Amino acid sequence: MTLLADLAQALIRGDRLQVSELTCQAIAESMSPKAILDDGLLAGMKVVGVRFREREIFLPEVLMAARAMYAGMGPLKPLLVAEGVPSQGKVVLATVRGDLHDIGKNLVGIMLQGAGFEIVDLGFDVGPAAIVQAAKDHGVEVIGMSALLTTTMPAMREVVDLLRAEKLDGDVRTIVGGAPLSEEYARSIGADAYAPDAYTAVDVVKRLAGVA
Ligand code: B1M
Repeated sequence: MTLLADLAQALIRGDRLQVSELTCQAIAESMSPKAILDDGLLAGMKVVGVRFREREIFLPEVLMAARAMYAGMGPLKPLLVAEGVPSQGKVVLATVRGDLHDIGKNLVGIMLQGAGFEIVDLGFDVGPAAIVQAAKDHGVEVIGMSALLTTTMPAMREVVDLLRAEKLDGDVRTIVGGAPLSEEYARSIGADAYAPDAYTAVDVVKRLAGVA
């Protein structure tokens, strides 16, 4: 098996130590961070998602896989976040109310930091009022929201509506993402943009912030 396939398998087993070791080995072998992320860590997480849906594995195994994912993201982060890039603007990031899934949101944050954005990360399970308040407090250009559950997606609309009610929608733009979302859904709730993955999110945020 190749190193990245081994890495994916270690993540599926939830073996934190091995995920960390194999990620470091892949870095030492000069593999690209994107390949390590896509073909190793994310490939493993995709299998975990399918097995969970098919009830072949259960929540504790998913949680172990999530922890293993973070063990791999640790050594990758410095490679994805460039030092000394002049600030491109500020972005508030949050996983919305009721939702604990933060891996995708954190990946988006790492990529945006790498592109020179300052990130105000509010974490997960964050209510609409707190998101809008943070945007005002920090004077950000963009709010980025993540949701992984169909039941939590509607909280994004509440943020868009709040911004409108406070007449901030011209100054603060919104981008939404997460596995169950789509371009159509983003449009239907009045969000300014949608991105299917963390790489695309960087280009979209640059456009929203007017630095593309
Ligand atoms: Co749960 N979970 N989970 N889970 N979990 C899903 C989402 C699910 C699809 C699994 C399944 O059934 N196959 C399913 C949702 C079904 C639905 O709503 N339709 C599900 C469920 C049901 C649940 C619980 C309800 C289970 C239960 O309790 N019975 C529960 C809910 C808890 C809650 O949030 N209130 C739950 C809990 C958990 C854990 C806590 C154990 C853990 C999360 C740990 C953590 O995040 N710290 C977990 C995990 C790990 C998953 C899966 C397996 C993997 C998610 C993930 O991290 N993927 C997931 C299955 C799946 O998604 N296929 C599943 C990797 C991550 C990098 O991808 O977040 O999609 P993703 O991010 C991508 C893009 O979407 C995009 O960029 C990222 C990278 O390119 N993106 C953005 C994300 N945010 C963006 C924002 C942007 C732009 C792009 O702009 C701002």
